[in-house]
Amino acid sequence: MATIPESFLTGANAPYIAELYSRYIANPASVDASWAAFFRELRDEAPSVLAEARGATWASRPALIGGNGSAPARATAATAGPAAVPAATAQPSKSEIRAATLDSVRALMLIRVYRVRGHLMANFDPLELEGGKYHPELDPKTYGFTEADLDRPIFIDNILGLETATLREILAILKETYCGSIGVEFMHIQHPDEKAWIQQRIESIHNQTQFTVNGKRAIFERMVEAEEFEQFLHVKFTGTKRFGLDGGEATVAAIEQILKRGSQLGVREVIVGMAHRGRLNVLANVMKKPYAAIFSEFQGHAAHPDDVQGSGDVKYHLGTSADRVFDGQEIHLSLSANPSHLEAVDPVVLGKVRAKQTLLGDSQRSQVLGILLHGDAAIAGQGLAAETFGLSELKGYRVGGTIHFIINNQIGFTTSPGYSRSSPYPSDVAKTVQAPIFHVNGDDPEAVVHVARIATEFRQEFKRDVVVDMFCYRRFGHNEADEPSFTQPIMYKAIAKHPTARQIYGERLVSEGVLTKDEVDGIGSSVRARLDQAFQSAQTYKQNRADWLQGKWSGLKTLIGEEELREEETWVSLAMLREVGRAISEPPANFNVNRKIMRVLAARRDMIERGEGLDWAMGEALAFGSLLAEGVPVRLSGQDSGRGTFSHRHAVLVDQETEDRYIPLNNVSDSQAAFEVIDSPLSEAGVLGFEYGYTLSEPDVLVLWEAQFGDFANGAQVIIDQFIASGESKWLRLSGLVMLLPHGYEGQGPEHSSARPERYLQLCAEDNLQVVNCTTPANYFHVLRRQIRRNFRKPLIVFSPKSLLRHRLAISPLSDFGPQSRFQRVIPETDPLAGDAEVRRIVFCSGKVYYDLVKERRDRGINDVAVLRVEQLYPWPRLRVMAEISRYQNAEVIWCQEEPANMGGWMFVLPRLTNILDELKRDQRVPAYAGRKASASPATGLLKTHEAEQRRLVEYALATAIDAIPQPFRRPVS
Ligand SMILES: Cc1ncc(C[n+]2csc(CCOP(=O)(O)OP(=O)(O)O)c2C)c(N)n1
Repeated sequence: MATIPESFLTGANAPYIAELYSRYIANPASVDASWAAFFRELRDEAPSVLAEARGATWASRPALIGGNGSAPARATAATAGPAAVPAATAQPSKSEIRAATLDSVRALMLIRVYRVRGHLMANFDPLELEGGKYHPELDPKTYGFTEADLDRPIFIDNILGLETATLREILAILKETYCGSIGVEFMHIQHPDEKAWIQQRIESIHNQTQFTVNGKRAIFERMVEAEEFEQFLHVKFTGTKRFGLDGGEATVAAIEQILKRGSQLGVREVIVGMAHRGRLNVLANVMKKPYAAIFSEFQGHAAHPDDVQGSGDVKYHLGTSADRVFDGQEIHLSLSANPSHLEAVDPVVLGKVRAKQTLLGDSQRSQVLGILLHGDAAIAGQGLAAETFGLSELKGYRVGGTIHFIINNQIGFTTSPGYSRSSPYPSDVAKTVQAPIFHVNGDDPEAVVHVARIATEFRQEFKRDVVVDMFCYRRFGHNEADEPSFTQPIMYKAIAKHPTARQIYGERLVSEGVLTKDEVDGIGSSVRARLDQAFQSAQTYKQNRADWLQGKWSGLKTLIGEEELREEETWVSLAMLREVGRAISEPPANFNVNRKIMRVLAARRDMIERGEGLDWAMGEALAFGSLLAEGVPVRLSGQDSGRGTFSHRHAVLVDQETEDRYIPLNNVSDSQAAFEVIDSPLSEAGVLGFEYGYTLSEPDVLVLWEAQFGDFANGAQVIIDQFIASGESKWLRLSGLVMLLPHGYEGQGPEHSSARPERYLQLCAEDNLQVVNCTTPANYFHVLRRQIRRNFRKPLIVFSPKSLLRHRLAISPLSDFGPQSRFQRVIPETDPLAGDAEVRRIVFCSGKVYYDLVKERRDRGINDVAVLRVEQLYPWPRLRVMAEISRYQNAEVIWCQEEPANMGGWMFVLPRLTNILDELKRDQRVPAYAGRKASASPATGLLKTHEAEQRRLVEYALATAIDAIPQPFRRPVS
């Protein structure tokens, strides 16, 4: 349509277009393809005029040519068509046919433009800040209609449900449907069935639900509960932050409708993610958290029962869960805990939903539903919202559609929309996935509930994302102590005069005769009485048992005592190792494996058969395969994880002729659990958040997220800081997520060397994380298995290798995976050295630099320097490190690392090694450092410089006298 000028219907071309359209109606193939497409689009896949035209000649249709003095009665479906044509009808002239045809084309165009742009004139802003809306494309004059045309019947072929209608009637229906309290955006949807569904659903009822008296009363009660709750807090806790819903109360009615309609359509479990705005209200009025519990928290009491530890969080971040019953159907609800970081909870909720769907066997994704509530500024500004939409249609992340609800209060803190987004609506990001969008006026709760219902039906029907953008306002400042008139004086003058949505609706119900004034007031007083009563009992309110380690989590513990004293059995029988090994190295006979990969598989078979030389990929495959065989599902997602960034994993084989995929790890045994390996979209925060969310619902699946290179994980820093590192402490939520972060200094430049170990180490406290940097495939195997075999869940950060994937020495014998083997937190010296008393230096290191050190040591025949590997940095293996230092009584202690001194493990181990030296009363007071000097960038871009630095640090570690090694942050050595 874009190629056809707007004025074409009124200009000199009009008769020509009419002629074309007549021809098109008679035979679509008789006009140029572009015109045919244009007419087809105009008609929007409605039942074709053609079908009818076939039964009657064009000129014999009175409806088409009425209006010039002898308007026929409006045809109905029953009377329309050739059978209804009076035999005596006079043949119209050619010009009459043209005029009538032209009217039809104009009307169809007008109708179509209302579907596309009707929202531009809709009345969904309660404050009406924009003033009188006018859009030329929605003006009939643009299409050549005049006042005189208003009452002339026009043939519109059952579009809008009418065979013919006057322009006046057409406009009335269009305005009601597309320009009332609701503006709909759906014409961007390319799937014809989805578009047709929305169109049919809204046009058939002029986009209005006729609620019953009970329905209206229920909506009103929700409005009263929402408003009274905020007002009560406002009065009782004046000035305390609550980020009230005031102005957006209809949110509660909308969520209730989603739950109710959802329950009728098969939803059994709902996971909600939302930010601060209105959260307390949702907690109280949707999650049914007792008012007394909330008041008790306002009075400063802890939200958790006394027997649960944790640092806690502010009340508007806490999550909760509840069971509710709608029409006899129970729904389990949970509200995810979230940090202040807006939109960060979005992918987490999706991951939780996906895990629940998998757990329940909800293959249609109709039983578990995610609802995300957004602020208008946040959804438009935060990339995570876009990343979350981006996940919605991907095989590995699909959740059958999320219902998005924007509490669009037309302001973000103090920032007006004109400053906070470039797009017309905050919801525009949803168009990237062609979600239908309903803009709705928050002052019209019936309209809000109506669109919430349609959104729920759409989600259940098509299993795709859908958006409700509820325009409202924020009655007070960003929080209740803020003065909004400093920055938005006009808006806040309007708000001050504006009656509340509950008032408006109450008056409407009284004027409709649905409720009496007394009934309206009575509903208010009974809600207030409940609030008062709860307030009285808040003083003595005792928190219930926390919903903590129940269900799937029962049996798991929070870590009690020293992690280092635990010795989980992670070994596997040799028979099982061989079985897994064989299964993963034998593709089906008729599968065309790439020749080079054939060699990889043959090498894997060889490793298993010889029982020697198992490499990294093999260690990982054995960990996954053995867990799968034991019934533990494994889910690995990350960029190019199927093949592996470094072409080492080959977890997915691709048939070279058909591109069919074969996943060896899904063919380990008949009774095995499922292995999912997913090439993720190019997102870090979104995908990591999703996988973290998955672990919150599922402690019994090994869930791994892999960064392409470890440094890219800093794109997901919010998820790491706000959820992974601190989620347990803040919200009592455990996660067994594994992060694989390729790391290692191999001369690839600043960007691919460092996974930033220092970041994770700095986050370590209170046993919140596990951080490892393994040097052997067997240790990697054990740490992965340990993750699921422990009786607690903590996120595991693995600095994974690059060059070690193929390093001659970074191999393990099969026996290191077999009986009695286990994870080693510290690997003691493995080479024969001089006696312990003669060892003059202990070099502690972690990760790949170990291999540089032993190679050099062997090349030089040094036998009095022990090189010890700290494989687990956190929890810090104090007892083992201490034992090693004690063993070498006469040795000095050096920490060697590849990373610059302000990075890597140095700053983390320095105080810990110092403590041990002190405890052991060694003369050496602090450990020495052998590594790169502090640096702004993680690594040099010049290979030669890299190599020189690497040689130097190895030299320092093995040979240079401690006094001659430059120590960071001390005076330079002269
Ligand atoms: C990532 C992030 N940046 C900044 C903030 C600080 N902040 C808290 S609320 C808010 C405004 C949010 O506006 P909007 O999304 O429209 O929600 P509203 O508060 O208006 O309901 C801001 C900027 C934050 N919480 N998170």
